[in-house]
Amino acid sequence: MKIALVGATGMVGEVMLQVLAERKFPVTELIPVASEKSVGKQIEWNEQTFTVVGLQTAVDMKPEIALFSAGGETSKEWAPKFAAVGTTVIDNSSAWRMDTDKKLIVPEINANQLTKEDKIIANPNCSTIQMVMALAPLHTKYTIKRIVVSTYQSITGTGVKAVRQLENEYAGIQGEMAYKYPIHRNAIPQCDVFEENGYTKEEMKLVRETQKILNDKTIAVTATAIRIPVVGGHSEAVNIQFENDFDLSEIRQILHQTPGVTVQDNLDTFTYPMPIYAQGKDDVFVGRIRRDESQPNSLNLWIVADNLRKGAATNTIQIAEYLVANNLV
Ligand code: 11C
Repeated sequence: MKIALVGATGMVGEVMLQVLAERKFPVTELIPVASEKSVGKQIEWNEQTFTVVGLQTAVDMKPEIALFSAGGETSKEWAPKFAAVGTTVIDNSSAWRMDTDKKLIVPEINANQLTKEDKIIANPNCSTIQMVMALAPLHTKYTIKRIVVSTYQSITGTGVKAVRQLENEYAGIQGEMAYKYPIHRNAIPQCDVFEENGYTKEEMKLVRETQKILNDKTIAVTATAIRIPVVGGHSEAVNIQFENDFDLSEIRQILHQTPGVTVQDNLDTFTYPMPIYAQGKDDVFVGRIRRDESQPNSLNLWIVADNLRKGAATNTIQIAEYLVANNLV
């Protein structure tokens, strides 16, 4: 496959390069693409050196697949140009996710919706991916009525500027701020910009994307997204109310059998998911599995995943793997 990687020099782009190599994705030609200021830079991949090219050059090279992680504005403008020359774009930004004729894919859940005609495919937001990975099999079995989620999100979700801000704060250096406030020793109740309803865009992604991926607009979702000074992954406290009652041991069993989900839940050994252990891994980790004793048919979970891997790069590359395996490109 001739693969273009748009945003190759960014944080997610770098993880995509790692994941492509680790999973031995069948790359016959790699086209690293970035903004004008990075054109001409050299990057190393699989013991070879590649030169970063600009977007138009990449379109002219007609790759079979373009993996995009370069922000919504770039996706809006350039994904259709790639699609027009026959490239299948898998886009990691929020640009196309809620478009009614674009599919929002978590391969373990809904890759079977994909067809050859899908030329722009959306990759969901990281905090949504890890939540639906655990919730989809439970929805199938018990039917989710309502989800209340609070997130504890890694600064890597904001990008390299935020990682630098935290490092500068550790070192006591004044530098450029990614956030309006210090992040060291802090918890900032704002991920992304505010919408008119007082919720942040990140919170509303959890609402809208969950309904779209689980293909059920009746699921009520309410979210609070918090940024914390952590680098390994996003954590989520999730309260789920089902239509039907459940057996806790059956919940554990379902999660245990779900591909891509690892249950870490043993109170005797103080085993539960944490970002320091999720970092660098592709699975979604679920623990603190317990009944919500305050209302019927309700469950509490703690869900952690590396937001740069399953939350972004790995999910994108799994979509590409599905397309290749099913002759859809
Ligand atoms: C964060 N979830 O942690 C965001 C980063 O819509 O793909 C990814 C934003 C997106 O801030």
